[in-house]
Amino acid sequence: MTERTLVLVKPDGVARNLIGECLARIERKGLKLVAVELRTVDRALAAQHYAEHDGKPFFESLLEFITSGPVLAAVAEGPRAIAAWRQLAGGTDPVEKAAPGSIRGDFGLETQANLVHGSDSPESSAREIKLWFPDL
Ligand code: IDP
Repeated sequence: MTERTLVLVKPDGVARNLIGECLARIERKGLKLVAVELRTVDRALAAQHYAEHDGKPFFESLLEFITSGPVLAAVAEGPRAIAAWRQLAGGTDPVEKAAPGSIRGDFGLETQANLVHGSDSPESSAREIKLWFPDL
């Protein structure tokens, strides 16, 4: 069954010139990029995107981080796209959870600045794609 997932290369990934690396892995996996855009994120979009974390100790710092520089926003499509992109990304903590060979496992050290985002369910994918790409 074909799915779509939101893909973000976060400000740390963009600053470290890892956009090409991330998009290349998505394409090599067999997923199709159906939208790609470099975006500056305002606080309102950031807060909506991370609404499920509102109230957590790291929420404010997360908003500061995600609005600190340009973000690459994309939509990838293919069979099991949501799980496939999360597999490529690796677990949230790049050292304790992300396997070597994943983007976070290969390039990350910090839990907040962990390079990429991927939707975690069909429900969040639908919500996030509507938020970032309302015309898609
Ligand atoms: P995910 O991005 O792997 O789906 P979530 O738990 O949904 O992980 O968290 C969203 C983002 O919030 C993470 O990617 C990371 O940037 C940040 N984050 C999550 N947990 C922590 C934490 O304990 N400290 C700092 N930042 C965190």
